[in-house]
Amino acid sequence: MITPHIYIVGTAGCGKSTFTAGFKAWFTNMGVDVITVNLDPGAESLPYTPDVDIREWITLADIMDEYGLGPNGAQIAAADLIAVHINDIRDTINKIKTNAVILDTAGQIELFAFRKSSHVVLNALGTPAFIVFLFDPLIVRNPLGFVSMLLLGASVQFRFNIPFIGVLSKADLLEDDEKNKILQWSEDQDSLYSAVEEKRGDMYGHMSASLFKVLEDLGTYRRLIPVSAEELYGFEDVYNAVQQITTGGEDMSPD
Ligand SMILES: Nc1nc2c(ncn2[C@@H]2O[C@H](COP(=O)(O)OP(=O)(O)OP(=O)(O)O)[C@@H](O)[C@H]2O)c(=O)[nH]1
Ligand SMILES: [Mg+2]
Repeated sequence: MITPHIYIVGTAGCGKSTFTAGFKAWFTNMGVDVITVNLDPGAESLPYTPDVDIREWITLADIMDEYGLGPNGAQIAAADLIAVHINDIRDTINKIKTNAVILDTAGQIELFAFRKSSHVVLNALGTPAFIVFLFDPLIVRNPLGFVSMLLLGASVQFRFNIPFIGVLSKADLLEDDEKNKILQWSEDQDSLYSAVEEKRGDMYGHMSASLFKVLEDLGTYRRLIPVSAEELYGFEDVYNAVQQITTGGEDMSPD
C-alpha cells in the first residue's frame, strides 16, 4: 500500500499545526483514516492530538535544562536528537495501519531547511514524501515578502528534491482582491516583476531580473493553493495535488 508522508513546513507561526489539525479533520470527514505526527519538540499546546508525538522522546524544556542551553541552541540540539531517535519514531508510526501520515514540523524552518538531521528524518520515514509549504499571508501580501518566500521555498526544494506543494495559508485573513493578486503573482512572473519594480524602483533592476530568471529556471511559478484551516476550505485541493503525484489521480481508498 502506498502511504504518503506529508510534511507541513513553513516559517514560525504560518499555521502549520492548525493546518495539520484541519487536514486531519478533512480526511476524517471524507472517511479516510490518516495519522498525525508532531515533530516539534518545543510545541506547548497543539490544536490536535497527535498519534505519534516527538515529545515522548524529546522536549525542548528538558534539553534546555539538561544541557544548560537557551531556546535557540536547544532547538538545534533537539533537531539532532530527533535524528538519533528516528528509528524508534519510525517503528511507532509503522505499527499504525493508515492511508497517509501528516507530519507537523517545528517553527524554526531553518532547522528543517538547512540541517542534516531533517534529511535523516525524511530518509528514515520513507516515501512517497511530500512537502506542503505554507506561505504566510502577512509576509506574502507584500511583493518583496513574496519573493523572499519563493526563495526560501526554492531552497527547501533544492535541499530535498521531493514534490513540493505551495499553499497560501490562512487565506480567510485576506480580502478577495488581495488574495487574487497573490495568486496571480504565484503563477505569472510578469505581474510579480511589475509589483516588485513598483516597490523598489529600478535601483536593483539588474538584481531583480537575474533573480527572477533563476526562479523561472527552477520552475518556481506554480499557482498557490489557498487554504483556510479556520474556515476549513482548500484541503481538497491539497489532497488532489498529493493524489495526482502519488497515483496519477486515483482515489486513496479508505480501508
Ligand atoms: N484566521 C486564521 N488563523 C489561523 C489559521 N491557521 C492558523 N491560524 C492562527 O495562526 C496562529 C499560528 O498558528 P499555528 O498553527 O500555531 O502556527 P505554526 O506554524 O504551527 O506555529 P509554530 O509551530 O509556532 O511555528 C494561531 O493563532 C492560529 O489560530 C487560518 O487558517 N486562519
Ligand atoms: Mg506549530
